[in-house]
Amino acid sequence: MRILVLGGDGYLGWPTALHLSRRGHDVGVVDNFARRQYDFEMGVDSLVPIARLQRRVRVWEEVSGLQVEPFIGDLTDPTFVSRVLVEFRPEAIVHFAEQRSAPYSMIDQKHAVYTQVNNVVGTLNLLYAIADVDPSIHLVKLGTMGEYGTPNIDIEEGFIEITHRGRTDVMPYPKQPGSFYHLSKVHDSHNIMFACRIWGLRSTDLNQGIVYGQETPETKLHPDLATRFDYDGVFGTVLNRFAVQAVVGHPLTVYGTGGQTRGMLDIRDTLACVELACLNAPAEGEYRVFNQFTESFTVAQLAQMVVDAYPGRVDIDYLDDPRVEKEEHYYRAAHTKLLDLGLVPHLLNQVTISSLLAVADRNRERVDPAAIRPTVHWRSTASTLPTAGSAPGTGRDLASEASTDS
Ligand code: NAD
Ligand code: USQ
Repeated sequence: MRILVLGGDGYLGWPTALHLSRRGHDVGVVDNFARRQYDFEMGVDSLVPIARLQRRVRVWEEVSGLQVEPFIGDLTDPTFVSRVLVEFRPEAIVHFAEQRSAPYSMIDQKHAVYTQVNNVVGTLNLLYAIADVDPSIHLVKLGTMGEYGTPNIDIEEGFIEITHRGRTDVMPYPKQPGSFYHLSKVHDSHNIMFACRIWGLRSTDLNQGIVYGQETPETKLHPDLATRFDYDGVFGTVLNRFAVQAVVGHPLTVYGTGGQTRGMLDIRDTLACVELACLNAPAEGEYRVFNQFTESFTVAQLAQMVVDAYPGRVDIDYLDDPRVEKEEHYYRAAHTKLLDLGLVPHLLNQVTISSLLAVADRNRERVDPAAIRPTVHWRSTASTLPTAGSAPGTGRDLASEASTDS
């Protein structure tokens, strides 16, 4: 298939592009390097060094003999989005290209507005471009399990049958997201479902859980094919953070009691799920939702698994929860649709955690201990970060630099 990967320079987008390329698909990647700019803004860096996109693409061609076509630009620019669709002519578009950190979206008003404009406007531009250029393109959109929140009933895959006053209907599952970032995904879901209804587009909304891991069969082929790995208090996700904390002797930062339960998956399963979605397109006009995770754990369980896997001593620090979220709650979420399509999950075990610890250990000299503790507090409308004054995108314009970079 011809598949365009939006956000193809990011943590998940880059390894997905390589996986799809190696599986024989014609792949293009789109990115505006916003993620690299957040690093400049926050004064942090990926734990694992990452090459520039242009270098990554060249190395992939040298190593595999396969080409991945880069397009540098911003999804909030509608002209750019339409041009890429016309030039590349994708059959499927995998859309990872959003600001994806809940804490980043909760820093202050500027970052909340930036997150929602970037994510909602980017996706809306994409929907219009698909409708205008080729409505048969399958949009595979990365959503999040966090759209549902933590209700006291079972979570279904996107829709729930409700009987109310004697009448029954199948409705979108109620959404109770926990940050302005997670809310942007809910807004996207509504816009996508509506576009499918009015223009007959086809889309799969992948409500993904928290991803862990850094290595995939393709990224391991050369150091310059590595994908990023975030461990800081704003962009690092929980298990990746705990692995780094264990290795540098920092107590594991469990927020609150650690009873928060979340769906999780191995990075290799993200790639498999995305390909399964692409290969099994929905019908014209169909909007469907897959819950993309393989297992669920409490945060305290994850911390204990890291303690058990690490050969040295690891302490756990129960911090006051900087977020507003339930610390103890019921959690049972359906996740059968990707399994039905053939997903064979990589489950979390001591081997997986040990390989995560090994990645952290190899790069331990690059860890900035000052970046580890949480700095963004949900109850505050303006968290005091050293750099929170500078608006996103007002730092170096990496996308322009890249387009003039021969
Ligand atoms: P990431 O930040 O590493 O990658 C996103 C990429 O999109 C970045 O390279 C960024 O520069 C690019 N981007 C952002 N806005 C853009 C725009 N307007 N135009 C062009 N490019 C833009 O994030 P990730 O961890 O790879 O996540 C990818 C997607 O998966 C996100 O949509 C995220 O919400 C979703 N997701 C991630 C996780 C996780 O654990 N990482 C879990 C569930 C869902
Ligand atoms: N947590 C800790 N200690 C930490 C970091 C996090 O206890 O050091 C807790 C958080 O309070 C939360 C849980 O761990 O209860 C998950 O936090 P996270 O930062 O790992 O994940 P989250 O903010 O939910 O966001 C991540 C991705 C996001 C994606 C989401 C999937 O950044 O893009 O949408 O996971 S989900 O959680 O299913 O919504």
